[in-house]
Amino acid sequence: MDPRTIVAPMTPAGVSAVAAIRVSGPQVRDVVLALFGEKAAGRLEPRRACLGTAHDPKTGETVDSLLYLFFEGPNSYTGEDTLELYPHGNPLIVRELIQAIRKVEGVRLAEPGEFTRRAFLNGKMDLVQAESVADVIHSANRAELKNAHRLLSGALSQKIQELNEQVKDMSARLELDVDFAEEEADPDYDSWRKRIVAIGEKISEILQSFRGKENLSRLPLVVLYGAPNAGKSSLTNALLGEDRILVSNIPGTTRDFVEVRLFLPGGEIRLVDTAGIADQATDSLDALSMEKSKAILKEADLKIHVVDGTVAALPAATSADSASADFTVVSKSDLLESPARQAKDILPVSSKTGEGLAELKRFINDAVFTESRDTEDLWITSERERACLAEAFDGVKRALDLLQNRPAVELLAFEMQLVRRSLQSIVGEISSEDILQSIFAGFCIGK
Ligand SMILES: Nc1nc2c(ncn2[C@@H]2O[C@H](COP(=O)(O)OP(=O)(O)OP(=O)(O)O)[C@@H](O)[C@H]2O)c(=O)[nH]1
Ligand SMILES: [Mg+2]
Repeated sequence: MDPRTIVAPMTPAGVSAVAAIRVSGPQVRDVVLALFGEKAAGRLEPRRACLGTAHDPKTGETVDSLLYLFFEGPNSYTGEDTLELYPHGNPLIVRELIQAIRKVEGVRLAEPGEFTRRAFLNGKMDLVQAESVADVIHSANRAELKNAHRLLSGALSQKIQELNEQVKDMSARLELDVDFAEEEADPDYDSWRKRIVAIGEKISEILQSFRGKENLSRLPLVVLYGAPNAGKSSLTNALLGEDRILVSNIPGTTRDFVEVRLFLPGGEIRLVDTAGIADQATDSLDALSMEKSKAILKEADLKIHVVDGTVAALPAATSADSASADFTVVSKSDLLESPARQAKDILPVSSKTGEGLAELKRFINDAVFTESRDTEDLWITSERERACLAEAFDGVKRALDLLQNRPAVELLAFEMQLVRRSLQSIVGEISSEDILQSIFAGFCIGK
């Protein structure tokens, strides 16, 4: 491991109330000395917030007055001495502060994921946990976040370690059998088979829980569609609680689809308001608008048909082309006579009075965040972990094939060794520079 001290911003570039910078490595005390002077360095205590004025070590110029926090290794995120600094969130200050820190001999900019990589190398977490740090940051809904937290807390690592122990125990016994082969009666093939099958089942269970990362940061797409003037834009504004989109009584007000973000209890969604879809386009621009509405509808995870409740004959869904609604709402319920609107499976909503909005949000939430209900599930998201598990599973299959022909115990022992190696690489007991490189290169700077 490169022994140099590393520095990086932890917060994204841009203006904010406060920014955060992290420094980790053997030179952390020197950084405090260079920025805040001898007195401050002498008083430095772990886990005690200090207020100080940072100066550029070369020019002596003031950079900012800020709060900083020292963690003494090994009791820190990386396991090394670590310093966190919280300057004002001005990009200019952040830049100058990082430059000032880099002027200390032996300090360089951190690579993406390098703090977490050091945490792994220093035994603060295993590789499954290190990989889950990225999941915690990128999860787009509660269910994923919960899973990421469980991975980070070691729930999967523990399962893998248990399996590892079983395989290790088995290998040890097999080797014992090899040593005493001459004295023993026939190996007990049947009991070996049972144990290997049980291990294979557990591996396969974890393997099948794989869900991948490509959906991790994808927000569900919910599209509102319907005839012109049905009240789609008004409904979007009402759901959002803001007058974001232009509304008027002229049909065809919305020309292009408009996307807003909505936070629901299960997570964030993309809510799209579309241009009204009529049976006939009034002009070529109108035709283009309708095409765009239909195109976005094709991508929708949930399509909500907005039907104008004040139009005497409710337009059939065909007017919105073949888009079949997942749900239908009747708009402008405040203008309707109550008995007239009691159609089944159709929710009356009013953007004016707010009627039906809470129900609609609940419905959308439950439809797009179905997973948030199965709470005890744990799934893997890493392609690398899946490949290791598949390797382990193949080894189990080979061992079971071998067993059919009453093999030499050595052969069985060899296969189980391979299974064990695959399991060990999941948690990083065995790892290579290449593997670490590919894992941490996908991380953010500062993590
Ligand atoms: N009373 C009442 N009027 C509504 C309600 N929702 C919409 N309206 C009115 O209906 C008209 C059309 O509303 P919009 O939200 O622009 O309809 P739209 O479906 O987006 O229309 P296009 O963009 O043209 O397709 C406006 O005059 C709104 O004020 C409602 O809940 N109650
Ligand atoms: Mg509109």
